[in-house]
Amino acid sequence: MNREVKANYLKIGILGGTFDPIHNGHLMIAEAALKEYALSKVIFIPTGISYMKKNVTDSYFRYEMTSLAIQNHPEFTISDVEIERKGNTYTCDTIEYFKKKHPDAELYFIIGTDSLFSLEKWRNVEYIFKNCTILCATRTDENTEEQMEQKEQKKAKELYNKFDANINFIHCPTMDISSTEIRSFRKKHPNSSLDSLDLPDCVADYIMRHDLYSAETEQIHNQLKEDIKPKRFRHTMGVVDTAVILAQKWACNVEKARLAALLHDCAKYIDTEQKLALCAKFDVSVSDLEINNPELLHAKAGALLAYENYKIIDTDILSAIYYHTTGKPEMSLLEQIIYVADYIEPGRKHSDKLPEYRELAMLNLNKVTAHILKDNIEYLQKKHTDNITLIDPMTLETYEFYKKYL
Ligand code: DGI
Ligand code: FE
Ligand code: FE
Repeated sequence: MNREVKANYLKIGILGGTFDPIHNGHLMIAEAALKEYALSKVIFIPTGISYMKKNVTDSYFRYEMTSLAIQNHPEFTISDVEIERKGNTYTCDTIEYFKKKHPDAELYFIIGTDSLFSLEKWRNVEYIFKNCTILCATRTDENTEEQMEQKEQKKAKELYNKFDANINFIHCPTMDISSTEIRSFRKKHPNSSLDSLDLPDCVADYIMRHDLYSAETEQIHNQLKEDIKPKRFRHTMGVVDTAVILAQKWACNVEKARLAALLHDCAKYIDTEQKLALCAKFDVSVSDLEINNPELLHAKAGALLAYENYKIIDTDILSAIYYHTTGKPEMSLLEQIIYVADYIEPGRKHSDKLPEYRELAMLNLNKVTAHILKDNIEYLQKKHTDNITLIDPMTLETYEFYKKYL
């Protein structure tokens, strides 16, 4: 197919939102806009820093949930343009971005009724009106449908007269759901299933896996964001995802798996002196090998930091953090899950064998553990040919124990 010719006919719907979380109402609006206006696609754009809304969940999670929600819709895509942009999010900048990216496309900016009445105050609204058609989803309820439509028509006409704005309506059934309600449901019923809410199953599962919208978890996330870099935060959340799924599969305590995964690399960025000071404070022995390879120490130091700064007192969790780099012979289920999840989380790209190991982890945990240890040892043997950097005896002992499962 000639892509360039097709590009001339692109009708792109743009649906910006906090998506905190995304729910079926958002998806229905996008679907209705797509059909009613024969759009080529709808791009979902989670907001970055909004100057209007405070206390919004970290963009990482909102982006992940939105990606999951649209994964099976071929006409829906996602863009991180607002998340990646520095400073406050303004729609006019986003429209400008897509205008440049697709100069020949027609842009359709999708909004809800509430926005129709505030639109006039948005930054550089003339630019928005000039460069796109507005598609407004009418949030009607049965009794007042006509009244509401009239109010909106009046506003649309007013904006047309004032700005030459092209405003059309999306006619779709109303959905009695809001992100605010979902968040407050989570606060009120932290342990209840979200089945009764209008959320895609994959989003509901994601919220539960990461314990989103809970005050305790939000506090840990915030502290962790100060302790580790964004790239490590993403890796950590991949480990959480994987560890929780493995815990569910292998009947391990899910809450412990989530916390151990969340904190396993919390000491990754503290300097060697600090790691050694922590070990000294808690009488944890440090070998010469660890001193020469201080990278190894982030596991021990992580357990100590989890105790000291994150107030984790559960020894199962602390031990899983402590042994996450080397493993140990006869690991507990939790230790083993963290060890494996760290290696196979979806963000890892270091080995061709990862897809195979991800499947194997759901079938035979001992076998995948043995494979990971074997690969790690081979990797370390290749990497360290001098005699200062050696393989930790614990890594070798662990392999000796697990190799029978190969
Ligand atoms: O912290 P992550 O990168 O997520 O993963 P990790 O905790 O498994 O740490 C991996 C790093 O630790 C990597 O740089 C290799 C190193 N490592 C793992 N086992 C050994 C090791 N280094 C030495 N010297 N000896 C080991 O046995
Ligand atoms: Fe680590
Ligand atoms: Fe890690």
